[in-house]
Amino acid sequence: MNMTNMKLSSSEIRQYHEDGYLIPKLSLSELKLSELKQAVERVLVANRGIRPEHLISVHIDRLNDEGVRGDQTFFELASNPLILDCVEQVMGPDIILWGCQLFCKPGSDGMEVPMHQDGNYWPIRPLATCTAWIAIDESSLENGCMTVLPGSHRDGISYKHRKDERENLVLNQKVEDERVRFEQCIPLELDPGCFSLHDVHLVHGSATNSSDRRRAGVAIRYMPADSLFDRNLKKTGKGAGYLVNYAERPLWLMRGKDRAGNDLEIGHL
Ligand SMILES: O=C(O)CCC(=O)C(=O)O
Repeated sequence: MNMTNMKLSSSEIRQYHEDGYLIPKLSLSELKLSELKQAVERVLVANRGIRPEHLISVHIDRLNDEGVRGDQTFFELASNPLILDCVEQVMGPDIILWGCQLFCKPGSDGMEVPMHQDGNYWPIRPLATCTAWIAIDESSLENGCMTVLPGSHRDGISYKHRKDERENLVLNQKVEDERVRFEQCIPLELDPGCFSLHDVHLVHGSATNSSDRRRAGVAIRYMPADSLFDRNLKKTGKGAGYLVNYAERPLWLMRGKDRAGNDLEIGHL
């Protein structure tokens, strides 16, 4: 990586590793943000039967194998060098794009995301992912921004999760572990076009949106290409509360080399 591609300072990189998350002092251009807002409108119209928090694999520009009609704009976002350069600085040069989900919480009935660790759901071994979460609308405490527990990713601990039986949740399991100090959680408030990065082990979630303002954000999942996306570990199912199809999920090598024998052909038509 040459100097001009370096978007993060060494103290920001240190903060990511110490706290498990980071909000870079960067944002998308007005043009990219407005394209993204238009793409949100398109996918909301194209997927009327699906809760807007559940728009999974929205970067796949067709009716995908998880029942969602995606849009190329999200793939373009995932390919944006601004984001990839940051991911490279915290995760290394070999980068696979393996997931993308639009979490659009409508005003007044936006659903809660229970506090969880992403890795609880994912078939990646060794477990590793950096998520870039891009705010499309303003994301604040009032409309249900993400909250995170700084440092909870340390030592790669997988905390106990329990099935949450409440209805109207985006995910159906929550962390329930006496070692986790929820009172130390902090909100990640973001202006539209800004983004956060978080580690696969970070405990995080978000409250309902009872404000009158929509809160749309898109999470892009990148794994280091020396981890394996193990299609036999968790195949297809509604384990998270909605359909995922890891057996046929396409992977894209965005940078560097695949070093783990990942199948980069499955799911590409
Ligand atoms: O959008 C949210 O509120 C939650 C997102 C989340 O849990 C994630 O990106 O892993």
